[in-house]
Amino acid sequence: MSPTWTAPLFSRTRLPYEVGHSGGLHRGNNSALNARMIIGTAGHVDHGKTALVKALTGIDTDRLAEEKRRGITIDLGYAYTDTFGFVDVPGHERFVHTMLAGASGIDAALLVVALDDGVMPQTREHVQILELLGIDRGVVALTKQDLAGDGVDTVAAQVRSLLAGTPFATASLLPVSAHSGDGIEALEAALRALGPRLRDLEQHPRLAVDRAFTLSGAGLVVTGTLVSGRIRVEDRLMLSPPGLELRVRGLHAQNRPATEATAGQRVALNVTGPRLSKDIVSRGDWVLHPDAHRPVTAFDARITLVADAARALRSDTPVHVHLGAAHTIARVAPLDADRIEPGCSVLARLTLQQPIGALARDRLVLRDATATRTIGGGVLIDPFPPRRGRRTPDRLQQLAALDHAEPAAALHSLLALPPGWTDRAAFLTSRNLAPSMQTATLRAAPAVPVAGYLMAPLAVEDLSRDIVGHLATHHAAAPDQPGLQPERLRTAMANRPPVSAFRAILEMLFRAQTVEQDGPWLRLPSHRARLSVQDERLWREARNLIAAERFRPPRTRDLARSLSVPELATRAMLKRVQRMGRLIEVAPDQFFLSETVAEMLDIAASIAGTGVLTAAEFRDRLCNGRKVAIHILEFFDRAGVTVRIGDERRVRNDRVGMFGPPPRHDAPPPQAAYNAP
Ligand SMILES: Nc1nc2c(ncn2[C@@H]2O[C@H](COP(=O)(O)OP(=O)(O)OP(=O)(O)O)[C@@H](O)[C@H]2O)c(=O)[nH]1
Ligand SMILES: [Mg+2]
Repeated sequence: MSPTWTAPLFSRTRLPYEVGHSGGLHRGNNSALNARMIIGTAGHVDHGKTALVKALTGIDTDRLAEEKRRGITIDLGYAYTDTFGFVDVPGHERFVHTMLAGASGIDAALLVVALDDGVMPQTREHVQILELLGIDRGVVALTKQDLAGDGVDTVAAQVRSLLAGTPFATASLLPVSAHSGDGIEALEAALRALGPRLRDLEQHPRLAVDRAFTLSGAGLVVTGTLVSGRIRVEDRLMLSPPGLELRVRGLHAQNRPATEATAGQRVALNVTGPRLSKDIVSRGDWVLHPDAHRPVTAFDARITLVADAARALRSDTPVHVHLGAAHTIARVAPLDADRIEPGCSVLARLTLQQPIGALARDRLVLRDATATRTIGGGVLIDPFPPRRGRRTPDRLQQLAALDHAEPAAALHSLLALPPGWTDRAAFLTSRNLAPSMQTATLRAAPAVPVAGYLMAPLAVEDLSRDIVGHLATHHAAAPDQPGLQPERLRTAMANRPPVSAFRAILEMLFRAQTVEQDGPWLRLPSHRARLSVQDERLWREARNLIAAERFRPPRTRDLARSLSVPELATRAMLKRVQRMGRLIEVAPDQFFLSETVAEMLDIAASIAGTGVLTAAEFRDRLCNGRKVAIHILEFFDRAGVTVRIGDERRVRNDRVGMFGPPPRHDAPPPQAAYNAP
């Protein structure tokens, strides 16, 4: 903790933010530090929310001059006691977006209904929002009791009917007066009895930023609700979506200096980082673990339209989306229906006007295009959805499978569906799983990491079996051939795995000695392509001749002459050897050893790097003359491993292994001799 930051925070500086206007700690008792929960106010404008927070904490959270002048709350206000952190929200219909930012991280709601006014539009809307945000506990303060006369029962009945069918149906209704203090103690006891909601401490940290300011002597401070994980002083985190790295120099949890903040607390972080400044941070950003930084412009969610929505929501309707403290405009496209009827839930793709940080299970609220009504909300299911095929039956099944709160259950259901695997980083990031939880989740699902994927163990078995099956079939049909090229085999598979996963499974099969690699070929260990005794003798001699000049091997006619065998017979033998995979006829009657082809491709790739190569450069490395070099390059073009652009060529690095690994030669590369003066 930086002392330069702590000192002015609580002594000299009066901050225009939560950390400054508590006027010191109210009802100080340091032992109760961790017992605090965050209570958010809710309710119609002027119903007495701010007055009630003041009665409970002694703190006036309306601090802006404009708030004083107009007598209404405009921005979020914060007040702390040992037991509670209060987020006081505005009730005015024009500031519902601010209420949304404040309510998204709270543990419980303090719904305020003035007894002299009863249930009003924002009473209803705030209740809808709390419900959509998944806030499931709260207390109702029937306030301004001193003005109520005998209207208490009427308002209580209104409230009961409003809350029927919501998670607040059984909430306590407590008449109070902020002015006289009547009922305040009972209210505090009722709030205390609610208890904080369960937070995930084992996830990566994620703080929903609602403010940023600079403090002289300390620098940039960002505040918000820590929705998951822990943050410690000296942690290196990231501001997302901007993607800026930062270091935590100091922190306050629930308005007190601390070395660690945990999920569920309001947190102020003194941060520093290159390119980081107050102007870059906005309400709605996240401070999070770098692994959780993956802003999105589209996601799939389960969206529910509120029952009293004016009309059904059709595809591509623009709406305002609120998620965490963020807010943007989006288009909603229902996936498993053509539109969303009031009171109904569907799966939907939301396409956003600007990127936000969003992860699976995040709650969101939708308001209409003019931002005058809350129309619905829901739960985010997949923050990294595929661009294509969003409405296919397979995709809808996957979404249904992913719609589980428990990551292991979601993964289990997903992997039970075809194809039996999913992108590893996308899944783990979407669930914000820290390494310890990743292991536990994979074990529970169960799932195995295979290259960049997570696979059901059964899928790995099926794929392995399929590989072996294809090889066995091929060996039976072509006993003189060495085996199958990996890419041929992969593309022939019924449930075709991605290249990297396929390679990883092959590696497992190699290690288990179930499959062997012979140059570019895969084969079962039991399989050996065989030459006749005569061919074998002839080939041994021919091989020596070819190997002696591996980059410029003798042509068939010259080989025949050296071997004293008719040219026709020599060519036939070479073709048989080629079928076994030991030779490649790069140009008519020009046979290279397979491993030499791999070596030459490796050389071409090393010349080109990420750029291009010319025939002259290639020739100079191989010292084999322009014509042969061009034959080889044209062969590579035909094989699709190089791409010709005018007189230059690019090497497709994803295909460099198609002729097998290059051999290791003890002999020095020819280049050294050639370039010698
Ligand atoms: N008589 C009486 N007046 C109250 C009571 N509580 C609040 N008021 C008055 O009601 C008015 C509005 O109170 P606020 O606390 O600002 O209301 P609010 O709900 O915070 O309003 P917004 O934040 O703008 O939505 C103020 O003039 C308060 O003094 C109460 O218990 N009794
Ligand atoms: Mg207020």
